[in-house]
Amino acid sequence: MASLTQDQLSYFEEFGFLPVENVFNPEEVTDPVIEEYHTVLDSLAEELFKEGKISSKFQELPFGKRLTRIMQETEDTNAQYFDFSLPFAGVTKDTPCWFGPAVFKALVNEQILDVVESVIGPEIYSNPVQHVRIKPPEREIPKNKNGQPIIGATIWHQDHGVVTENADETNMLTVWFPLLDAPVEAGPLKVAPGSHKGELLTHCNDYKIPGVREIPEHLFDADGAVPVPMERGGVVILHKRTVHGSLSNVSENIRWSFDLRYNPTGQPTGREIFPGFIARSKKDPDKEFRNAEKWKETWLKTKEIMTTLNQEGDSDVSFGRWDGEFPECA
Ligand SMILES: O=C(O)CCC(=O)C(=O)O
Ligand SMILES: [Fe+2]
Repeated sequence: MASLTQDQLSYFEEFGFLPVENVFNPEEVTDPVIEEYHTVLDSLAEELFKEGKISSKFQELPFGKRLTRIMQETEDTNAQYFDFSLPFAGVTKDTPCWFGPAVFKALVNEQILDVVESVIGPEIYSNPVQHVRIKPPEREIPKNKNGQPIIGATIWHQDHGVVTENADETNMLTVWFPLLDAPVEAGPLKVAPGSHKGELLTHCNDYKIPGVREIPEHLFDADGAVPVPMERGGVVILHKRTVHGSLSNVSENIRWSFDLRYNPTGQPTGREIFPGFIARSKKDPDKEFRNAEKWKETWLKTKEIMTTLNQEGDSDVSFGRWDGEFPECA
């Protein structure tokens, strides 16, 4: 059991986040994910090369350098290609995504679930708010029309703010972990300790940067924020109201992480149209879902449904709550 100690739980309650080292064996959990993503990058390179969008498949380059080169030539992160989630709008049958078996295995890793159980109890639902993030060194990343790197530091937000209102009472826990060591210079998470004791804060659209939604720094103690570096095999857990973001990657290597979420089974996920599953049940172990192939199918089915929703500016399903004007954002 990788259960948390009383001291760790007290730290989490006090500060709203907790770094936990050596939770799982990265050779067994995340290295297979890295392997799997090599094949994803191979097919991305193949596809882009066929379409004439890149000058070479860059097979000779290691993963990080190869992806960076592809980002540079396409001026696109191609992030959706790797993600185990879907866009909120404009999904087509050609929208790429990755729901591989090694990713699924990480979602149901027993050591990670032990940590989660320590906080939310033994009836655990895998919430579909989940992403992979691969961020090259920032100085190598192309900029968008606003002069911002096309993928860079994550702005200030609370994860509570990314789910719909029906999940306001849900006890959602965020589990973040790096696939490669994430020292401070690689741009790990940064958190505002204790900010979870406040309310859900206003997230402002286009506050500093057009197209970006963030919590203004005057609404919380931004000066008190701390970086949370983590080595592979460790996880960082976050309370859903902890204000956090990430630092820029000023290292030589890519910064590669998963962020997953779990909540007690039966509580709304705040993203109901996307599929979740029972990751652990002490009450009814037969209900624990362990079929990687079926997991992929549930997402592909969802993708099919999404091709009929939220198209061409329509908003059939809501994914957020921050449309409108707020005085805090002025
Ligand atoms: O990894 C990042 O840059 C941001 C992750 C995040 O916001 C989260 O895990 O909730
Ligand atoms: Fe977040």
